[in-house]
Amino acid sequence: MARLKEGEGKTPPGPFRPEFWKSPLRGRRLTAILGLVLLVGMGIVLITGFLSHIAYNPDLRGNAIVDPARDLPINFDWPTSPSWLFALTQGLHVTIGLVMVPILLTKLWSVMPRLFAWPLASTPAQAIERGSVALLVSSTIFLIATGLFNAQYWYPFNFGFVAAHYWAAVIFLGSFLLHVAIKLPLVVRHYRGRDHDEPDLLKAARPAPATISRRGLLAFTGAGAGLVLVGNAGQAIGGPFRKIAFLAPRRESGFPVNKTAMAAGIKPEMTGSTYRLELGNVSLSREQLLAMPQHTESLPIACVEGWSATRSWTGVRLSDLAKMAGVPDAGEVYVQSLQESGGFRKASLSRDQINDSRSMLALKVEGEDLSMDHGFPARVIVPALPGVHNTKWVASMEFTA
Ligand SMILES: Nc1nc2c(c(=O)[nH]1)N[C@H]1C(S)=C(S)[C@@H](COP(=O)(O)O)O[C@H]1N2
Ligand SMILES: [Mo]
Repeated sequence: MARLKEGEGKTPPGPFRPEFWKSPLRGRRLTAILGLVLLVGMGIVLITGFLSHIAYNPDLRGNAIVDPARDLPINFDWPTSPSWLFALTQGLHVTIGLVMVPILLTKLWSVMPRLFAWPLASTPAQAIERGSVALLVSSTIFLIATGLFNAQYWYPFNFGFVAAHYWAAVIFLGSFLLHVAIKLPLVVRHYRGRDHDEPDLLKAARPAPATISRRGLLAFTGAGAGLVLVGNAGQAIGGPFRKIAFLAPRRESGFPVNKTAMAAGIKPEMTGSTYRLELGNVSLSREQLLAMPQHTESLPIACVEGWSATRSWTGVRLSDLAKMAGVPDAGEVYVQSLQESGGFRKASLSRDQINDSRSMLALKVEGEDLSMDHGFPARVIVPALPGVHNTKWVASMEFTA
């Protein structure tokens, strides 16, 4: 308090003055409650976000979206079981990320007077703390905005989504950890009731009468979060829940199409009788693929945007194709699509993904030939893999040891 008085003459007017902030709801009680919810929620979003990056097999040929040499040193072979693993982690990432929005806004509101506190910093420690809060707030806004734009297929910016979202997440990770390390002792003291004799810097100096109770505000925020949850969760859970997801993009379709054949520049003559799957020295027509042993599996497509859809797929095992290509012990396969527009599609799969008996080059879905939009004549389907690597309109597969 003494500090504020000293600088009072030089304090800019308006929000930089403590008297400007009048709500009696502000105080460490409110901020501590919101902080704990955010610690858990944003923790889940953070972890599932980095898991999503790992699930892409960024080390394999053609998969790197962020320069692997400068990538964070956390990587492991993404498992293929349970098959709904990526649907779960990515569903959590997108759904909880969106649910956090009303909570983040209320939290920001609750600490607003501190964001304007003057002077900006009187010690180096304070400067670091405020700098980290500035990075935390700006990276959070950037991550939510780019995540939302991506799920809406709206790219009003001219940088690549994945790299920008990734590096903003690294900034978020650092500032989040620092913020938690600095504030957790305060929160713990608060919940143990040991902060009675500490000044509450969040409390209004000259509060105005309340127009809503703290409980009322929390209920309002909770209702907002609940609405976002109900409005989105169904696209990840799937089945009948999809209909309830009134906020989800692509909710109309029971089986969303990420990119139509038309948009991908796939023409009927490319997929007709002249179609051949190139396997190095071997080339196979669709009839020859259909003459190989067929397997049927119920597997989800789980898109990075948060939706997933489980279908019964029928086709040829990737391990059978590896044998056919003369590489029975394949450690990697490089898949290319017929698609040339909208970025030529290519993705590599790992050894475990090739060898899982459920992984296939699908020719049919729900007992019928694939539709053009879902990847006719043949597409990749691998359990627990991010949807984007389930390449449609497969032209060639290069198996290597
Ligand atoms: N060739 C090609 N394959 C592709 C895509 C694409 O744009 N081109 N989109 C991918 C993405 S991001 C997803 S989520 C799934 C969606 O499959 P679906 O459109 O059959 O639902 O296909 C993947 N395979
Ligand atoms: Mo996707």
